[in-house]
Amino acid sequence: MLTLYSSLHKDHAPEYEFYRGERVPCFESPSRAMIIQNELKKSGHRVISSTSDSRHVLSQIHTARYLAFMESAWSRWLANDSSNATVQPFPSVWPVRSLRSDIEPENFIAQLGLYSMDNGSPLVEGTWAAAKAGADAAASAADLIAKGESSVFCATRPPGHHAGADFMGGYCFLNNAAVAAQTLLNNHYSRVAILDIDYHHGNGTQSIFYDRSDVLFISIHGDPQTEYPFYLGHSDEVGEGKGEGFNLNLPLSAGTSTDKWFEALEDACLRIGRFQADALVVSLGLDTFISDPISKFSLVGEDFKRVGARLKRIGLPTILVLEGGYATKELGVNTVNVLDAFEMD
Ligand code: OKP
Ligand code: ZN
Repeated sequence: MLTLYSSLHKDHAPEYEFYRGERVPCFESPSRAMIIQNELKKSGHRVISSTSDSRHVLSQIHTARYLAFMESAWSRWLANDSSNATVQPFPSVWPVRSLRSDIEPENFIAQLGLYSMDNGSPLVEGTWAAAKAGADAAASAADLIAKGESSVFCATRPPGHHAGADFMGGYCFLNNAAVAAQTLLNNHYSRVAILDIDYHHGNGTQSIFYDRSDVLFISIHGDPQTEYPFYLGHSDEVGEGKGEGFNLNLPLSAGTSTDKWFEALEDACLRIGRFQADALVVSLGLDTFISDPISKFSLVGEDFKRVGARLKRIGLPTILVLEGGYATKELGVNTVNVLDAFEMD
């Protein structure tokens, strides 16, 4: 499958994140994309660089003040104190209910809290360039589809589906799946389905399209009662206003069997058929894998071939965007299993 890749992702390499109150090495690491890259080349996939700039479409997906913050965050952090060069900033305060989010405070850490849903999205000097390269790939994928390509994979990181219009979260900064879908719409596709099969609910993507009927968002994920992102992803979230009926959440309890997972995938595919989508964006998380260190579904290597084959059978021009998947050693094979099965006749 035609794959988009940029080596800029390597400079998004934070040293640590917080896990159970401890500092641990980041689960979301550069080796993820490198391993996928190796495996893609081994099995003969064509890897190219982005052809489009996402600047315009980013302004349709994210707010101006969030983009301005993201782009200048590192230089502002350094301007505070030059010894910050080796320090990862984390938010420590958030404008929850009854606090104001309309005024952007001058304090950098307060701004970081305003634009974050958690303290789990470490930001370093190379974060903006890596995230922007991911968005460029998503926009390029859509432009290539509009020019007649049938399927394109974005082998990019950091992931995007937790990032909302004006916030980062869950290792995500810019919402690549939303960028891909919006770029398809900009290219005169009229109905785009986004299918999110990452273990974690794609809260950012859902929120961006919640009141719209031109994008159908479907997510299969660990039940937010016990799984990240906790505060969104329930089955009663069906969309609002014009978007009512165009959001479908299929939460499954942690530990749900692979048979049940594929039943949910079937429901999702049937809904996409009824929507009469003219293109599909897949938020391809591989953290449904049995040995993923932060997730609790049980798919094995062969199951990812079945995923690819089922996605192919939907029969739409398709963009696949990499989201999660933290069993790094197996991530390359699992990803390529999806892509190879997708391309098989
Ligand atoms: C991102 B994606 C470590 C616990 C997990 C959030 C998980 C983000 C998953 N602090 N933090 O959907 O794969
Ligand atoms: Zn995930």
